[in-house]
Amino acid sequence: MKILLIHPRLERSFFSDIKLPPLGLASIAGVLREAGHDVRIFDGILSGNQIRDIKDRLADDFPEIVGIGATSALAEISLQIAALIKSREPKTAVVMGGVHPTLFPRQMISNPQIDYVVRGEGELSMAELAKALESEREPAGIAGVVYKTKGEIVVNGPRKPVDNLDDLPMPAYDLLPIRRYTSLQIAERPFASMITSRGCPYSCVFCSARLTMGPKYRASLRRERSKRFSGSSGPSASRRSCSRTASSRWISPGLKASAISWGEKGSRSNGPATGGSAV
Ligand code: B12
Ligand code: SF4
Repeated sequence: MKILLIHPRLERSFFSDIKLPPLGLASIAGVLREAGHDVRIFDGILSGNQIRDIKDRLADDFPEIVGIGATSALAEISLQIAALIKSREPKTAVVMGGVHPTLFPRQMISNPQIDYVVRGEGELSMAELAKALESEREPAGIAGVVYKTKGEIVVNGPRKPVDNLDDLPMPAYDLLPIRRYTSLQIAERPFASMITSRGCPYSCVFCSARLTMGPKYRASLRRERSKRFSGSSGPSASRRSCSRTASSRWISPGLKASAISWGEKGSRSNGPATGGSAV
């Protein structure tokens, strides 16, 4: 199937100047492509006018499925983009995934422009959903998927996070204009990020990592992840020692000064630790 994955841009935000690849979408794209789908990614962060650019894309070729990734900060613009897709082609299936739909699946699926919500890690749920849509089946029983049928919201059970991250294919970096990504520290040079672990056993009060990726720490051991970047033309490396310096010089003293406390290991200050949401 023709699938377009969209990472919206957060307008008027300092963070829109940090141009990092959307790793969640790249990972989902890798799995969908392996399943034989024709996948494209649109990253709003690289666009000066994302609504116009999305319209232009849709004018050329209409995808059968559009997947939109949303943090809470992106929820509003994601809904606007979903409405735009539906106004142009009502038959296109619009799927929402990412942190915000994981935390608030019922709220998101209640919007008429959203057909499906995927909770938690999206790779396998999205692949199974695409397969179901291809054969015109309801996604009944597909873990992680929330959908509407006959006016009712159906919340399928949560998907277990991928146990061995190395079972997933490489994120589809090649579907992104990778040389256009930069970071603030090395603004003039190409920059790519990678994620080497998922899940966290802690429950810091401000963080949703445990709710979306589950409490079990899972590391990727695959060497190709780093090898893949090593041949490119002299990228700078943002080293772990920089994070340590930042942490000891600025972050820790700042937190102490503002008397912000971390949640305790294993505490439930952050709500249920299911790797999915409270629905
Ligand atoms: C890297 C990062 C950033 C980068 C983003 C770079 C980029 N291009 O993605 C930068 C530094 C710019 C950034 C900015 C911000 N961030 Co940030 N960030 C992260 C971080 C550390 C990793 C995200 C990541 O790449 N994960 C790896 C991939 C594989 O996971 P994923 O993105 O979650 O995707 C998976 C699922 O969510 C799902 N999925 C995702 N998209 C989709 C789409 C579909 C269709 C489907 C089906 C599934 C799906 O499937 C994916 C694969 O399993 C997370 C913390 C974390 N550990 O997740 C915080 C996090 C996402 N950020 C957070 C926040 C709050 C922000 C800011 C609002 C900060 C601020 N005060 O302004 C801004 C908002 C930026 C924005 N545009 O939304 C929060 C979001 C909480 C929330 N309720 O939304 C998080 C969870 C950290 C936290 N404190 O809890 N961030
Ligand atoms: S240690 Fe705290 S901030 Fe870091 S991922 Fe775990 S819960 Fe989030």
